[in-house]
Amino acid sequence: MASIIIGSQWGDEGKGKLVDILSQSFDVVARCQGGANAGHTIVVEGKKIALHLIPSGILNQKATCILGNGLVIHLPTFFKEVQGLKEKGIAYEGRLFVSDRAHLVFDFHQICDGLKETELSNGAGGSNDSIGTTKKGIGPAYSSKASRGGIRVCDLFFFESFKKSFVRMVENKFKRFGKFEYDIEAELKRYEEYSKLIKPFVIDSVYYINKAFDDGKRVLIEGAQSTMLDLDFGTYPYVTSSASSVGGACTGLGIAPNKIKTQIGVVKAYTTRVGAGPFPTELHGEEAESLRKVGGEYGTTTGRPRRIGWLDIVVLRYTGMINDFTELNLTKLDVLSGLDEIKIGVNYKYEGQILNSFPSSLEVLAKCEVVYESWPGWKVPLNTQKTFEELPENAQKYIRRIEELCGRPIKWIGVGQDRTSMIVKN
Ligand code: 2SA
Ligand code: GDP
Ligand code: MG
Repeated sequence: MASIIIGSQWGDEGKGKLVDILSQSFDVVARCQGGANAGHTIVVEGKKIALHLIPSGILNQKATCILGNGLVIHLPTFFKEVQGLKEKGIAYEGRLFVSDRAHLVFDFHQICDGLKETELSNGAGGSNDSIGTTKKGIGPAYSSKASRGGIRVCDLFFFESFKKSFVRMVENKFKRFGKFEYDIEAELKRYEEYSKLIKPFVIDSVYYINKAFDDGKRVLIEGAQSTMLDLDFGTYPYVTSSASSVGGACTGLGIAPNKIKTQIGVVKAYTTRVGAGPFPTELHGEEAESLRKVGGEYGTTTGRPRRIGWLDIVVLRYTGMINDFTELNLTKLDVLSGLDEIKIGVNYKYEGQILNSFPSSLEVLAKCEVVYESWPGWKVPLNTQKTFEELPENAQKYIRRIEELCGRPIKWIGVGQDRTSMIVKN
């Protein structure tokens, strides 16, 4: 059987921390989409570990970690992360694998990501239409895949045809963006070396995972980015280029939907977003700045300040519906301590009518008015409480109200960065 952990907002809800905690009771931890745009921070005994490509289950020595076929992998980043594991004394040999079907992200994809963003920033009429990508080459690599010009990990082992495809890809990019600085020969030399270095990590992950199911093993699927950044369901075009909701697990790992028994939604107690795009409950000024500071809301990959807003139930109902969350992990509740008032966006009103779901059109969304509820805050810091009952009464009320509004149970409550700061609610 499999369980999946998915972001319910615009990312950085704290998925990595939950994956790290739950991985103790799983045999395999697998990523199914995205690439090094992800940033998952885990804190163990005050020490921070940031992962971008490698699954957050790597700290659990018993788990095998897999980068599935749905990923786009930048090999230099992969090896840098592996080096980081080595330096921290985390054993990975024989338990970290890469799918032979995963696609590769090259430096030129990253260059093109930046060039496209610059192009968009000079939009018609002087507008800035850039997406605010992480510039990790994710969009261009998935474009190569969808247009059938991509290169997969398995292609590295047939280097003559790899070379041909690689040169064709770069020349296509030159046609599209004009000639940019790029040393094809030097890059090919590097990849000849990578093809040897990556060999021990490469497996047929589709067979491996399905065999693990047959052997009665438990698989934890680690979502990256989030449902509101999903290519189909997010605030398009302000999204990432992969399927970051539950469906992405089936295509990104080659597993059947009936294997997934629990869908865990990770919900930050407020909302953040990094990059451009609509954000109906966004806060500005002092209120946003203060939460950003207390919550340490800066991109794990790029260091960009994250935008901040109140919890948005319209978003949570929508992402809950798409993923059919069986349970929720409310995170960063501690960050809200000290506030006099906490707001919850409960509905969107468009032309005087309450909408029944999150709208598809950004034009409609821009004209929506958010209907808020207001809840009293609590003053006590949340770092010592170990049970739901020990939490201040107003924090308990806030949690219960979220459960009621979403119609889904909250099973875990995050009250601090550390791995141990997680309340399990009965
Ligand atoms: P991309 O690079 O093509 O995937 O960017 C497209 C949009 O997706 C957003 N995106 C993210 N949003 C939140 N967190 C992400 N990971 C990093 C983190 C982000 C960082 O953990 O903090 O460090 O800035 C992530 N990855 C992609 C991105 O902001 C664009 O809106
Ligand atoms: P992910 O992309 O969903 O894995 O989330 P990130 O790791 O990018 O961002 C979440 C940040 O919040 C990280 O710095 C975590 O260490 C931190 N975090 C996670 N849960 C909690 C929590 O309950 N309280 C606090 N204060 N920080 C948390
Ligand atoms: Mg993150």
